[in-house]
Amino acid sequence: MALPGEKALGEKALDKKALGEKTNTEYNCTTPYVPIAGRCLFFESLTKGTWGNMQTICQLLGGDLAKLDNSDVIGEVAVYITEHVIPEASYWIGASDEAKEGEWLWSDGSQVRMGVPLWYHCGSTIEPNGGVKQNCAAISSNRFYYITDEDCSGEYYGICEYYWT
Ligand SMILES: [Ca+2]
Repeated sequence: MALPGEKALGEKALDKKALGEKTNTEYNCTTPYVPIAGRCLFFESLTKGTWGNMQTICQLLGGDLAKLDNSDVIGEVAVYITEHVIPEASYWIGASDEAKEGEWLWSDGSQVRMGVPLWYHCGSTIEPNGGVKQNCAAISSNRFYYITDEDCSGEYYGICEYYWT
């Protein structure tokens, strides 16, 4: 099966700056992506894999793991998961501090905002808190879809985001 965006993958991978920057209210998303909060997102909720596995799937679909960089988009993602009977589980997203411990970057190389309102914080638990053992970001229903750091080799579903061109 020819995957949408596969042909232009090499080209698009060089132009990551467009990720998450679409501001038009009128936009279309190519299947399997769906419009959510001004983005085109795809929930890989049939197959689980490592952070790297899910990133590969997203890249084959012409995008990358999603840049969920504000509370509005995460809120709409949570609503979508609930309303569309997508598994309430953990989903890999496109943030990692694998390259340099403590320096969280999105798939497009931009810095991840730390602390509130994106990262999970409850009592003495302040994410990210996994140090060198946890270098990949996920959102999970049991953490109310706030971001947590996880072991990159863990197997979860993934949320992809299409690259605008
Ligand atoms: Ca880390």
